[in-house]
Amino acid sequence: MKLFVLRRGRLLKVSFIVVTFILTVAFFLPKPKSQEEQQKEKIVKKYEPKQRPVYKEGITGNFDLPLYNTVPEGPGEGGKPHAAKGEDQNEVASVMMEYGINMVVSDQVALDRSIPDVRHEECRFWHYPEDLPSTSVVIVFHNEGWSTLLRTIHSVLNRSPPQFLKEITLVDDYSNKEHLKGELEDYIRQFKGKVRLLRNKKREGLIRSRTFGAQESKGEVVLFLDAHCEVNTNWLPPLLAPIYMNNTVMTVPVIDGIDKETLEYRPVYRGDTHFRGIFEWGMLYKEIEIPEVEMKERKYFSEPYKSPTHAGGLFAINREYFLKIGAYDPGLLVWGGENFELSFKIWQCGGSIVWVPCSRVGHIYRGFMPYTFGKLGQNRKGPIVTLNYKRVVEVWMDEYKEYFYTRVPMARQYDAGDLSEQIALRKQLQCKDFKWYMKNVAYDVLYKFPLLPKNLHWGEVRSMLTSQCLDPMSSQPPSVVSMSHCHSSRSNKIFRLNEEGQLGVGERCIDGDTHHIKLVFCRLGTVDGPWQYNDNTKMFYHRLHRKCLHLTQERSQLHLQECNQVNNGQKWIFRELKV
Ligand SMILES: *[C@@H]1O[C@H](CO)[C@@H](O)[C@H](O)[C@H]1NC(C)=O
Ligand SMILES: [Mn+2]
Repeated sequence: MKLFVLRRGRLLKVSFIVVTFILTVAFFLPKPKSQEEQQKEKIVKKYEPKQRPVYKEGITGNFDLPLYNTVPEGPGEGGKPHAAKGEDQNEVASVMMEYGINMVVSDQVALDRSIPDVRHEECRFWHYPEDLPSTSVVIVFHNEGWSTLLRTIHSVLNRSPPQFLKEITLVDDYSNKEHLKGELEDYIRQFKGKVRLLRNKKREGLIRSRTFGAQESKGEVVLFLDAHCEVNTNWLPPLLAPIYMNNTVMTVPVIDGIDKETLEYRPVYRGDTHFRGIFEWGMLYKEIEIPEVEMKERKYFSEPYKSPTHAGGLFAINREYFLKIGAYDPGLLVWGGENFELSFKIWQCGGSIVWVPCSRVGHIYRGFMPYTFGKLGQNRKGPIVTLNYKRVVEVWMDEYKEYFYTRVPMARQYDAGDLSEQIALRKQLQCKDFKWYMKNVAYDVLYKFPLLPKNLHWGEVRSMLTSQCLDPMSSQPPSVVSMSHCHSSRSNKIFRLNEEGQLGVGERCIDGDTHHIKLVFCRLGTVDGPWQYNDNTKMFYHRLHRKCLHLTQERSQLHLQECNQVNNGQKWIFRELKV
């Protein structure tokens, strides 16, 4: 533009100078490199020692901000609980049903609200490399509320160094809510391409949608978040540094809680201990304090530490590596078990998982899943989550899969689908066996969840007096066991009596006295359980109390009583179930 203001003669002269300049620069520019040279350079770069994060006591980290003590005024600021003004209780009840989150409250809290910096004090003094990998944050959603989704996006944009945030990739898993259509597209336009929106053409479920998001992303690292999170102060560099050092590492932030009713932000974990992810034999996800040896391997309390598994929702991983190990098994349906699949695969096939205490992300725990699975997986035998577990167990756990079948006997009959591709992948990646994993990585599982003794009997337990079945009534102790209709399709009435005399139901055990029969925490060590079952007399004998399981007809009440062979209230039939 400016050139046209100049007179003609000057214009020519200027053009001449510009052309000469360009030619000169072009002459001195390095010639384009041959492919071979490029390849060599890449290899050299790969093996160059990477700069590690450095701890400098008292010196604020390079990506950290100076402390500020003022919290802005406003609803929910500082992560404080908010009570909606003029709240209509009917409306609240209705949004809780629809979203599992109080959206009336959420809509009144700023999308850019402040939250407390809950990190350990050391975290402010870590200095990270300046050339960390670029990152695509992948967020899958299905019928998510407007303000919770947008607050997730805002928090990522506000609290990530822009040079490392390549993009936020949103994957809409076939939502049908109006606000997630044109309105969302209009809204993200302000972010000028930094927030991209992909949409599934049919319902795919969380697992497949995530793989799709990773395939479509452009960053060197993919970082998965739930659609109702708020990332905390300086959350990103600590997650990227371990991957930068070694691109087979998966990193997991520490998750804080955001209350689903008040949006209060509060840590779930106490400050002076670290927890890591494990599992029990029914494949329920569990956490346990990190073993002393892992603690001692590190110089600083705030350093990352190894974990056998992860909860599933939130983690970062090198994108190429994630795709190389097959991303998620595409045969897994919707949700559940994918965290174990990825954990076992990463560890057994040469990678590792670390939890990163200095990276904190708040997550709204909903009381239930406010949507159905739709038509997904309806043509397979068995409940979806258990089918997923069966795939994972069959592909990765070798002889240890027997403990899963002991814990979930019905699963033997389920159809997990074709596993040949997953088994071929395991072979191709030359992965180690599960025994290696148990010995070297998940060695603390057995302290908490010993190998299960074999079942002598399993199934529903029917009374010969009333033809009703034992029902634990709840999955959490202390709960009094009662009676209800048999033939429930739900698995919560399937009991197991093992060789050690433990009577189990789900992950819990049954004990009793002369007043009640109760659900209790299974005792560790598993020696000398209290129960014996006699297949001839059909009676349950409690070895410690020396009494029998007894049902009183009139009050339908259970307790232990003197054994009496002619009393039908003491006769029980164990019946295995078929799908
Ligand atoms: C990366 O981590 C894996 C698993 O812990 C290890 O076997 C490998 O040697 C590491 N690679 C480098 C370059 O440090
Ligand atoms: Mn969630």
